[in-house]
Amino acid sequence: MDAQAWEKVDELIDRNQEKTIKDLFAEDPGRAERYSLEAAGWYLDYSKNRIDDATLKALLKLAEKAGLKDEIEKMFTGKKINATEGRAVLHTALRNMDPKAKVKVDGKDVMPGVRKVLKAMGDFSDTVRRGQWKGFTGKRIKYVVNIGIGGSDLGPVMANIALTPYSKRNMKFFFVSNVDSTHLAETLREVKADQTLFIVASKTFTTQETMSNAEAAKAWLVKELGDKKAVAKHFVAVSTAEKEVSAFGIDVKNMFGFWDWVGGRYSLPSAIGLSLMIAIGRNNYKKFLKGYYKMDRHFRTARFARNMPVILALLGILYHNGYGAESYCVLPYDQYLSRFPAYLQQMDMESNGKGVDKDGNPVPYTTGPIEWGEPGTNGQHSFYQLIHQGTHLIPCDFIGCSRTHNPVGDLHDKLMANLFAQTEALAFGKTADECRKEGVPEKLVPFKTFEGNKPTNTLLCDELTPETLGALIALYEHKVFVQGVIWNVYSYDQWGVQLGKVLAKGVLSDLTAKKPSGKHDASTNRLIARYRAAVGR
Ligand code: G6Q
Repeated sequence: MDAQAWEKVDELIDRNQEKTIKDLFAEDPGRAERYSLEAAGWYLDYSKNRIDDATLKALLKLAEKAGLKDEIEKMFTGKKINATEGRAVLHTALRNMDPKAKVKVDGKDVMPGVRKVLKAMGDFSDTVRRGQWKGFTGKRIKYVVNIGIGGSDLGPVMANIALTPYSKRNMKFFFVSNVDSTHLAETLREVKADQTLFIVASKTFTTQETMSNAEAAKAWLVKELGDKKAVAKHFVAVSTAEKEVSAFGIDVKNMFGFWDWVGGRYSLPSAIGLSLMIAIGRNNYKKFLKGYYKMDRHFRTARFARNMPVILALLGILYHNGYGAESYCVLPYDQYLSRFPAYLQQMDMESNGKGVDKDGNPVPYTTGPIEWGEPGTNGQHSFYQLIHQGTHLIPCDFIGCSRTHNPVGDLHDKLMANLFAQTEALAFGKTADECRKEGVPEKLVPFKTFEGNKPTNTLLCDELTPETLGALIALYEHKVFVQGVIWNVYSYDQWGVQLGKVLAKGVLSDLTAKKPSGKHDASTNRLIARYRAAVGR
């Protein structure tokens, strides 16, 4: 982060310390209009923040000093910005809808490959949806089980729930990720082998959880249908690893590929989205990609002062580095977005949870805020208390859709009233005098006073559709990218995840060996011994 540019932001934070959001609105009612913008079907109101024109200008300088313009171009044009893995970062190519677009990696245009896989996915999902893809006993597919974890699971789950109104209702979709056998066992209780399609989704096709679950599912299927040959009709793969797919027993004809320049947590618009495409159909899937593409274009071309991902990123940095806000909350007021906070958690925390800069030196500031959230209004009846009156500063993104897919009486008006009211209450609070005027007894006044001055962003779309969902995901993807650029960290590697993959293998052998090695620390050795005793080893 450019020290000089940050100093200016810091100076303004100090200067404005006494000013609340309420003061800022009193001074400048025009801010609601000025601090709002539209992109790709989304309206962002960021006026309820602790900002004025000078702070924004200083924040924009921070982006400029980080060379953001060039970094954006490097990403979109396939430069190897994931340097620790020596890879390009091209999830934007996956949804590039320009038929003439050429995007080159190592001198080779990746777009023909992208279009080819999309077509293969479309043809395959058509045959499944139309009942032309027959299971081993000749029955049509009714159940689809995606087996994957992390980036090969969170996106498909989130989007399948989000786009339920567009989903083929006479099919059922399941997602098995955890290596906890309960996850698979409970799923298999819900499906019938002869009508089930398993999609094994794994970029590497070596991930312990996914491969164990896939092997177990394969064994179950063979047992249920009584013939090994059944696997070919009930298993397909989404992967970059042809050899491993074939070794598992899946015909590579039924493998949908992607590339090492697609990061796991950015892979939803790749073949990893196959389960979603089967659910909503290829035309809706195309609209989903179009939403992404619209936000991509906005991000690449809009000037930073009117650029939605850039503005969200800068506000996040203001609170995280300037006000010490360790976390931020994402609060979708739409039940269909119930898994969106969990999806974002991976995208943000795995990308920017980095402690060294691009030169390998410890970063002298904190990076990677903790992202969390739940759908409204449920959160209001649990953790909002802490946001309103607790001692932590937690900036919130409220997300809402003006129209519901399920109009029932006045429920939707009530839902949206709650959203708007929360942002109002968080910003403006309630003073002691206002409490007294309401007749609150003096001794209760401190408890019923709301400090306010809590920052929020409000994101509104007309309706949650494949297109607006795609745009929303891209918005946060680019926000995370911008923050990574400003913090000067590598956002596209994940050595922490790799570590977990290696460590578990060492412990597993000690759980199952005749005699444990005893090579761990005293605590881990005791835990291993206790487990072994309980399971009779
Ligand atoms: C994502 C991470 C991680 C990854 C999973 C699954 O960015 O790298 O969450 O997606 O570990 O990996 P595979 O797809 O290779 O099974």
